[in-house]
Amino acid sequence: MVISMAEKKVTLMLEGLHCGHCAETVANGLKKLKGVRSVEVVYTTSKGKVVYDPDVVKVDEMIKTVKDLGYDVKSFKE
Ligand SMILES: [Cu+2]
Repeated sequence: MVISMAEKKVTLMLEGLHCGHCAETVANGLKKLKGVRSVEVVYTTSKGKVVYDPDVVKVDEMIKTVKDLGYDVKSFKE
């Protein structure tokens, strides 16, 4: 069994969050992605901090997930 130890962090600048529930929806959606280790979405700053395994999941997939949930990603910072 191979366990990947790679780990990266990205901060997503989110758009369309209206309340804490929106933040939770986005966080839960991102947590379902394979390779995502932890997610912290803060409604007041519209920032989503994600710790992930870059060998398993790409930022593009996170952005797609956010968009599928009805929100948007303005930009991101690695
Ligand atoms: Cu909301």
